[in-house]
This record gives sequence, structure tokens and C-alpha cells, in this order.
Amino acid sequence: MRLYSYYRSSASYRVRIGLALKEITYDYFAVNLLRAQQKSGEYMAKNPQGLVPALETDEGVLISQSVAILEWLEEIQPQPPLMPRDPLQRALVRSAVNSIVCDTHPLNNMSITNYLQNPLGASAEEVQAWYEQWIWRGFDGIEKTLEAHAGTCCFGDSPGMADTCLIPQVYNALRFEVSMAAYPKIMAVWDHCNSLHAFQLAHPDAQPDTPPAR
Ligand SMILES: N[C@@H](CCC(=O)N[C@@H](CS)C(=O)NCC(=O)O)C(=O)O
Repeated sequence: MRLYSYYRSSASYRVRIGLALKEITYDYFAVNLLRAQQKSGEYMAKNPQGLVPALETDEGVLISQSVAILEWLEEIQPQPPLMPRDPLQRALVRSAVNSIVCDTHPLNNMSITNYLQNPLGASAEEVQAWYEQWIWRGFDGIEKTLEAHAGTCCFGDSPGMADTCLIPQVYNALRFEVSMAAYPKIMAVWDHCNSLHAFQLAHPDAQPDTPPAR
């Protein structure tokens, strides 16, 4: 299969973690967001949503949306599982996932923060305040969830769907210098997950399109 990805895209990072946890090999196809390649005619013909990630199956079918891709991976290759078996636990994991992918990430996506600046005229300080506001609102809830359910990972001691979504969001927060002082549980999960090989393979610093270190 082929993954359309950008090294710093957190939604792509989610899928890379899922693929690495399941040890599924894939071809990496870089889509450079800074050059707006996600809006090119060639890419839009494949993925009319014009976003990364997208996963092309061996049959040539293109799946967009990171969580749809992760759920499909879970269905075609259940081991190791990204979701618990118990229905109530599954609902709790989905709740944490949705908090990140529906309520936090979309508000801080590059196209949103760019729009705040142009045409809306927000200053760099206002954009930073916007960014922090939505990260903190989301992470306040996630921290409480982890207080109740975390082990070394978001839910217990095995990395799963919630970790695939949380770790890229923390990466983004740190990249934009958002204070994480109020979130010791989130940072403990961050530290643990980053010690795992699958998360290291998926990290933005380790992708084929990662620019060489200066
Ligand atoms: N809900 C989508 C979000 C995808 C998304 O927002 N991707 C960003 C990168 S993280 C993107 O392609 N941005 C380019 C743009 O907004 O034009 C998913 O989970 O896959």
C-alpha cells in the first residue's frame, strides 16, 4: 500500500504510528504542504478532500481521513489491537480520540491559522493565543481521562488508537511552544510512547521527506 503523507502533518503521523505498531510495510509518497501539493490537480484527482494523509490500498482504492484509515487497518489486521475489546472501553477510547481529532486538531490546522492571519488580519501573538487556547481546552479533558485510565499509555499499558492521536497533538503543542506544565499525565504518556520503536519510526524527524538537519 502507499501512504500519502507530509512529515510534519499530525494526521499523517497518526497513521504512521498505526502502521508501525501493526508492522505493516508501505510506500511513502510525500505531499509537500508548504508547496500546496495537496491542492495540485494530480493529488486532488486521487483525494478530492485535498488533505493528507491518504492511503492507497494494493487494489488502488484511496482512503482519506486518518481515523478511517486506522479503523480499516484494525479491521484488516486485528493484531496487535489498537482498540480494546470491551464495548465500554471502546467508547471511552473513541471519546478521547474524538476530543483530539474533532475538537482540537481542526481548530489549529495550518489552513485555519493561515486564514486567521490572512484575510482576517490576526497578529502572530493572536494566532499563538488562539493555538494555545484550543490545545489547553482539549488537553484539560484528556488529562482527566488519563488520570482515570492511563497506565504507561493512554488506556492501560498497550499503545492504541488514543495514543496514535495524542502523541502527534503533543508534538504539535511542543513545536508551537505551548506550555504543557499542567499536563503531567499527558507528558508521561508522551515520554513513554517516544521510547517505543514504532513511535520512533513514525516520528516527523524520521520520514523520507524530513529536511536534513541543519
Ligand atoms: N480530519 C483529517 C484532517 C487532515 C488534515 O487536516 N491534514 C492536514 C495536515 S495535518 C492538511 O492536509 N492540511 C493541508 C490543508 O489544510 O490544506 C484527518 O484526520 O485525516
